[in-house]
Amino acid sequence: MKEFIFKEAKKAVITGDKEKAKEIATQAIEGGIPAGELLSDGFVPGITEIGALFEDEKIYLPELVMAADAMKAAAEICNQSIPKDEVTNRGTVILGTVKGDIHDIGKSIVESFLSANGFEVFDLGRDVPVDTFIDKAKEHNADVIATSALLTTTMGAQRDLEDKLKAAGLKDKYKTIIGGAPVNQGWADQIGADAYAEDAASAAQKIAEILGV
Ligand code: B1M
Repeated sequence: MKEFIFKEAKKAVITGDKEKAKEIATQAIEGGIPAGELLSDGFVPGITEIGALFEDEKIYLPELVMAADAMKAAAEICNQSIPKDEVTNRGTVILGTVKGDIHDIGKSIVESFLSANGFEVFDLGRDVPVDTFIDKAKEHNADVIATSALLTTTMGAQRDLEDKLKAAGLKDKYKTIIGGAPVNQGWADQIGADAYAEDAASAAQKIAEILGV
């Protein structure tokens, strides 16, 4: 049954069927399928396949946009079902997608997982300038600045953040974590980020590790 639902979820994203994607997400969550599993085994494989088709020029921007709309709607339903941890505050995180980049589906999943794991998250959204990350970190006395980048052309903003933090003498004050499809541990090492996370669940683990909480 689960396998069937995952297949249908994937199909709804690939065909850009937003209403179907919402229906599947709602029913699956009500039926007790955990949001993380529904995303990772159902909806995400759909959007990943769409990305590959787009790269191979087998589909074009309108289909990509429709699939993204379906994915976003389903992800919102999944995210809402992840309970926020009201009790603990294991640390304060400033989160956003970097300047020039409007991909925010994965970043929003990260937000849900961090909130569910007891972190207070200020989600700045997408297309966020480096200076805004730093200003908000000061304003909220944050522990961590977490940036998402989905484009090879916008990853550089993650390095700019490291450089600005160092120049301002703030590198020891705020820990940094980076993520997003083109990003990896090698990039984190190269730019001096404190952590890299491959997915939303490991983002929560890595932040706990770097804060020692
Ligand atoms: Co775009 N896009 N897109 N796109 N898009 C990619 C990234 C691309 C790889 C597709 C491809 O060609 N195969 C390609 C980039 C190529 C490159 O950089 N070399 C691309 C392109 C080219 C573009 C445009 C330039 C297309 C155009 O206009 N010609 C344009 C750029 C716009 C801009 O940002 N300035 C564009 C636009 C769009 C849409 C608006 C249509 C839409 C985004 C909608 C939205 O987000 N609101 C879109 C989509 C959907 C994609 C793909 C297909 C899927 C991204 C996604 O949502 N994945 C993507 C292909 C791909 O990634 N395979 C693609 C699902 C999501 C759950 O995964 O975001 O990776 P992800 O997040 C994961 C992990 O990465 C990690 O955890 C998440 C959950 O587990 N993670 C973190 C993410 N952030 C993290 C932060 C952390 C830790 C972990 O700590 C801080």
